[in-house]
Order: sequence, then C-alpha cells, then structure tokens
Amino acid sequence: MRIDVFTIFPDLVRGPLTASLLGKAIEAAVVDVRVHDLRDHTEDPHRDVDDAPFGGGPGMVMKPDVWFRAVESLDPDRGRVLLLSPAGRRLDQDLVRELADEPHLTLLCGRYEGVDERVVEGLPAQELSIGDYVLSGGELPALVTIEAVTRLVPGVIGSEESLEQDSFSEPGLLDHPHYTRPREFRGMSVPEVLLGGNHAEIERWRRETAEAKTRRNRPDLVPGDRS
Ligand code: JCQ
Repeated sequence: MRIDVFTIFPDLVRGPLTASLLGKAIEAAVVDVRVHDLRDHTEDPHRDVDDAPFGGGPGMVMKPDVWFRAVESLDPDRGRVLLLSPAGRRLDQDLVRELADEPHLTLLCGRYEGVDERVVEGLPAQELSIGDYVLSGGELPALVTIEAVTRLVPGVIGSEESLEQDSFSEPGLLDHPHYTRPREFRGMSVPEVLLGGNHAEIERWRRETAEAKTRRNRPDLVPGDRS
C-alpha cells in the first residue's frame, strides 16, 4: 500500500512513522509512506500557505492553489484523497477496513481555521474526522489513520491476528476485561472463573462483562439506545 501525506510539519509526521510497528511495516516495504512538505508547492518568496478569510472573521484559511499544485505533483494516480478535518465523516473500524483495501491513499493535513472549500469540491477530497474534538492540525489525525489502516494490511506484523480478533469480537461490543499475573495485586484479585480452566464458563463471563462494560461506557452502542 502507498500513502502520500501533505503537511507543513513533515518532521512531526515522520517521527512516529520511524518507530514501532509502523516503522517495521515501512522497513519491510509492505507500506510505502511518503511525507511531503506542502510549502515546497508554494510559488511566492514567503512560501505562504494561508490567507485571510473572505467574508471576514478571525484566523486564516489555507489557500487552494497550493493544495492543487501539491496533489497534482503526484503521478495521475492519487488514490483516495482524504482531508483530515473535524467536519469530516467519522472514522470507525468499518471505514478503516475499507481504507485498508485501497492500494493508495493521499492524506491532506489542514491547519489554521481550515482549508478553502474548493480543495474538497475540486480535487476532490473526502473529509475524514477521527473524532468529535478539535486539534490544531491534521497531522496527528493522519498518523492515527495510518496506524489504524496499516495494522490490517497483509504482511504487517500482527495483521493476521488483528483480522482474527475483528471477526471473533462481535461488532458493537466492547472488549472484555483482561488480567495477567499476579493473582492478587494491591488487594485486587483476578476473578476466580479465569483461574478454573472451564472454557465455556470463561466465555460466558467474558461476554457478560463485555456487555456490562458496553452498557456503562458506551450506551450509544446498545441496540435500542435513544441517547
Ligand atoms: C480531525 N478530528 C479532529 C483542524 C481545521 C481541515 O481544517 C481543519 C483541520 C483540523 C485538523 O483536524 C482535526 C480533527 N478529526 O482537528 C482545524
């Protein structure tokens, strides 16, 4: 899989990519991530990527021409072009699986108050949100997207296991609690059922505690919830 990233902070994106599982997948050449400096595609001596908003108001807006030149510097194939934005479609595991099937993703990291709407309309780019909160730029959302997607790409260490996990764990149900040694820690014991070796009983306990956790932490995932 090929992933192109456009950002005014290329080093911020590269750092995490060279560490951990991501770095190994990139080393193994299963995933080819290329990080581009958006300012390399400006044409003015100040290398400006932003300008004042039409209609007035605070802050600055990212100029469309820079984004078009940047993305058009790639060969005609740009794959699926995604603009990280709090106003985008929310990323969830279904969309992660869909993106993992794509041969090529192009991720655009916006900053300031936002990006000129003609980037979305004209490139075109699909707006993608990683959650309902505001960050100062799309760089961390791009890294989140890359990590969520690449761990499903065949050949990435652990991808077979994570695919298994996905099919075993029911959709709309949070994971059950986990325990390891020691059996007692600061007065808290591991549930007796997990020590007994009765696998039918263990499975039942895991499903029940997963359901309880889902009702407590994520009532919105419970069928029939109207919250
Ligand atoms: C992504 N959840 C939050 C911030 C404007 C495109 O315009 C903007 C982009 C950002 C960065 O993205 C996020 C985000 N998912 O903050 C402001």
